[in-house]
Amino acid sequence: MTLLECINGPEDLKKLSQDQLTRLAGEIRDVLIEWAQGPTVIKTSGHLGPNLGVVELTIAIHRVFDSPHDKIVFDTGHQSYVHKLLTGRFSRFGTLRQRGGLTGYPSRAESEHDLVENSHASTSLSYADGLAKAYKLRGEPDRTVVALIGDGALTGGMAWEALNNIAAAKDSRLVMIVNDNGWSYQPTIGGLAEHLAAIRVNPRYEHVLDYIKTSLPRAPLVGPPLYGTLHRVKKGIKDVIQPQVMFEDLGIKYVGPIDGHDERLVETALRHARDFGGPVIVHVITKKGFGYPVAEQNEIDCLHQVPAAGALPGTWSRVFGDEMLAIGTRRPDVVAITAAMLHPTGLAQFAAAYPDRVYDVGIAEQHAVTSAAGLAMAGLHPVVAIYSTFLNRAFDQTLMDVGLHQLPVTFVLDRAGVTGLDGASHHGMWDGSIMQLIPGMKIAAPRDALRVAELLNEAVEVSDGPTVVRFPKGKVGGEVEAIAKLGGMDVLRSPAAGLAEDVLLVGAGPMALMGLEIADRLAGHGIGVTVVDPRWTKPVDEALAGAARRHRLVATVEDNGLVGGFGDAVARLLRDHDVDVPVKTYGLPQEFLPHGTREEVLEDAGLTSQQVALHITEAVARRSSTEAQEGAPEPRRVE
Ligand SMILES: Cc1ncc(C[n+]2csc(CCOP(=O)(O)OP(=O)(O)O)c2C)c(N)n1
Repeated sequence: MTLLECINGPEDLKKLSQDQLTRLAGEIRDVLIEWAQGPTVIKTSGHLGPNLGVVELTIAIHRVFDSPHDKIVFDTGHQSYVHKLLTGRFSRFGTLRQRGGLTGYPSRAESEHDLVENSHASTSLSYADGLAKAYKLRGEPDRTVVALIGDGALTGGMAWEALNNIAAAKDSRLVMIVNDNGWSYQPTIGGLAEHLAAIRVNPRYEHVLDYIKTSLPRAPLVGPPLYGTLHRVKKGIKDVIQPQVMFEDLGIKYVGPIDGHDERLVETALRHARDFGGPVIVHVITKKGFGYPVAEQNEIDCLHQVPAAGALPGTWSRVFGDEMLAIGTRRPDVVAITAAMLHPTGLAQFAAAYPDRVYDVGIAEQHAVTSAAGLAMAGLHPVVAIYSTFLNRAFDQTLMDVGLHQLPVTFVLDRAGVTGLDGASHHGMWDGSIMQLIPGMKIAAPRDALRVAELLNEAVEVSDGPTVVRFPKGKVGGEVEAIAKLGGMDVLRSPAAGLAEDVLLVGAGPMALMGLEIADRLAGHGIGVTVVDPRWTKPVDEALAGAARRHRLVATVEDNGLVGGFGDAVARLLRDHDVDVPVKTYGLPQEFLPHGTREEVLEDAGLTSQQVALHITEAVARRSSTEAQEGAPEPRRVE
């Protein structure tokens, strides 16, 4: 029996000797590597590098703190696999990221040790600030709040807003562990990153570690001399190198840098931080992918994700990346912005060709958008390439900084719609609604690879306001040519000969292709369907009103939340034009949808051609009986 099999919770960890802890760390790494090499990971994907890097750190956290009495907040949460293994979920680890199995992030339903489910970065310090304040006010001073935040997440503005407040809350029992591996997806960039790097690459860093190694273990673990010890350690390091002064200048106690792969050392530092009784930053240096050379040496992202999250051939991201490169050659005014996701968003080729025209701003979507506004004000056309779900964070910047000023910024929203295995916080099911709210915003939804190129080019030609190009995760389907135009829209299919113009089916983006499958199914029931791809889902093309009048039912299909999305915009247009034809809108229920493959989630949401066709058949039948009662004329049949 392995040691890991005997760990049912943090209490079991506390009984182990130092030798056993070293063995346990090895066993955890074996489990992670075995999982990453196994067949399921091809289907489920997952975060390997970040978790290999926090094995000793997570063990130390659970030995020093008393979860769930003490609260542990994982920033982003992608590095919580080791925590899952140590909190009674080892036997279910094989189900990670599968429908009904363990989630890839902390999950309150899974364990009392999990607190924060939101996998959007840079939030941990704010949660921790609130928790610590609440425990103080509630008279529960024996609880410590722990936040584990990466150097990447520390580039996000929220983290700094939180630090500013935490610094003022002098008696908050709050331990902030900065897991500094120098990487986000790619090497972390920016002034802060350089600052932290200065600590790591300082030739005297080894001496610093030696200093900590010799001084900390000698320090008493409890009692009044603690502050003095911390202070001595702090001053000792300060005498050697200076960068951590930044944190101290904020008024926050700083301990570090600590070798994050030396469990004993991390533990000692955490005990001191815990017992200090006020906010403390513990700066831990780790190596992403530690203990697995394939990950450690992976140049793109230290296997942040397996399989690698780069833009693979045939994916929407790659098609976008190829076209960006072409546009870059033609348009020297086009620049690109990414928020720490150069490779996953497909911008790597553009960056290689035009390094001066790409800005990686760190995990800082709000800044990315307002910085884009500045670039546009100065005469450039920025393309902000971002995952749909992460743009939520920058709504105000998109509305007021870009929208209000009618600036030509193009937002390219990858992973729009159901993303699948990353679950509720990653589904890009909000942008299609919140972008509808922005005056002057134009939204394009390409149905296939050709249309990505076509619509991206149209978007960067718009010079009097912002544009969005949204597409989903994964592989692009086959190309479908239009058979006719309807205003600016593409008609993909007319009712088959002999069938009436029963249903006008408008499918946004790739849902237009699903529209063709739905039309085939409905034709089998004698229902004639016109399938239209709107290309631009905002503004809704007015030609829809006339077309709707010729049909008995309008149906919209979109890969977005139903409330306020494209379907609602179509219904509003028809209302405004006094079109008296019923509208059925099909999309995602306005709920936090769980993880599963994209296909599984869409099926659960009723968004398959079979399910939509069934609904439409029933709606047409109801319509027919109403028409019969009202004595309506026979619908026009196509010859
Ligand atoms: C708001 C937001 N933007 C982008 C991401 C995508 N993302 C997930 S992990 C990650 C890198 C995190 O780096 P770091 O915090 O240093 O943790 P590490 O993986 O290095 O342990 C990014 C950019 C996110 N989760 N949230």
